[in-house]
Amino acid sequence: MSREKTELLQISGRFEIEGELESIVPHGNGHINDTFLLTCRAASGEQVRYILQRMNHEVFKDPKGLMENIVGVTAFLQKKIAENGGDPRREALNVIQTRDGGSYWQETDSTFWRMYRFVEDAVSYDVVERPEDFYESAVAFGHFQKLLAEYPAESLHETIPNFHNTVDRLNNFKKAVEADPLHRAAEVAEEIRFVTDREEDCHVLCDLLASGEIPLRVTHNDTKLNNIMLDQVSGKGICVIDLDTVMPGSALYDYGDSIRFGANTGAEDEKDLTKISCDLELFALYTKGFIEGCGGSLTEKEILMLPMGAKLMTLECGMRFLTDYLEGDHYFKIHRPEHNLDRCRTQFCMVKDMEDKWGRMQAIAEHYLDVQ
Ligand code: ADP
Ligand code: GN1
Ligand code: MG
Repeated sequence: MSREKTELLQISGRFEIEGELESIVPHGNGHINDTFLLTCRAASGEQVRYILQRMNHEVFKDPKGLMENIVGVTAFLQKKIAENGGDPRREALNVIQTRDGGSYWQETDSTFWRMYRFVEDAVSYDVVERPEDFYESAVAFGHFQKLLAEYPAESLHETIPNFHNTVDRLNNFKKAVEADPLHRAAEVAEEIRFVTDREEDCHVLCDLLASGEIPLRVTHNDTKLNNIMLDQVSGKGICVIDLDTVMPGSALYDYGDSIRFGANTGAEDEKDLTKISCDLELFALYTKGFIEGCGGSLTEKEILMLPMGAKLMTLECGMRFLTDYLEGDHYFKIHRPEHNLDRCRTQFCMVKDMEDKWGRMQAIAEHYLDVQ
């Protein structure tokens, strides 16, 4: 057995798992944590599965605070779901405790681990295969935000400070261009110019939050399609996962990040940019689903700003990929040398396409001012 497998088995044994561990394999396509699927056999013969994750503590500097957030948010969601007649063991993440009653395990090598119950009979998609899946994810992400409306925001740790502060992201990007430790800036002059041409845009959401024109809410902040489990039978969004970045934010972050990923006709890391565009049918479908899921809680200003949320989350993400490329690919997992650069290019291509379709995007959002 490989050294890593032996370690994984030992770490799994630190948690309150049911039955005998049968297998442990890497799972999913997240860019941040290392995720494993555990299969166990209970004494009854029933199969029980879990998700084991090594938390990325380079990205999340305070794993303890992060797990406090997750324990608090999942307990709150479970209570709400039970009150609404749902199944809290399936419709919210369930943290599996360690044998000594903790919510995570710190290994001697200072890695941090946690475990969740595996959400069974559900699937998470890395691309939109059917428009109705994207619509259902919108309803679920909107509903998630509504469920958390009464969550005590002040109790949340800021797991990544300024996570969607686009101005801060812009400043970090400029620093990376300036420092240029790997001498990559010259080769991406066109991409750098794409950002500098849009500096003013970067301020829009920050200014609206600062002036109180749009409200600060408790938001998920990482609403890409593979962060939601859809029921295999009904197709409904059953459970929102990847709660590492639940923090105070704007509804436009959650809406925008989903559009960035799911309304793109190509993959986030597509090399052939002719495949990249903003699909307005998917855009309209997600807009409808998200507004419905929020159940009337979005303000008029938020609805009017939905297209801007989509554009800025896409620009910001492209800027983050480019920053990481310039800094030497420390943040996002990469699977080929120019992976972050490819990802950056799809995001900028998507932004450009949104700009070309701006009037139509605004008309779609404005339609919901009367309907909501
Ligand atoms: P990352 O932060 O690296 O994106 P995620 O928490 O999103 O990590 O997990 C990666 C993938 O693992 C998800 O996209 C999903 O497919 C799967 N996954 C995570 N948690 C669960 C769960 N509780 N049940 C089923 N699948 C899960
Ligand atoms: C990361 O963790 P994951 O893969 O769901 C990132 C998001 C980016 C996304 C781009 C904590 O999401 O902010 O939008 O990659 N998460 C973090 O795909 O930085
Ligand atoms: Mg994820």
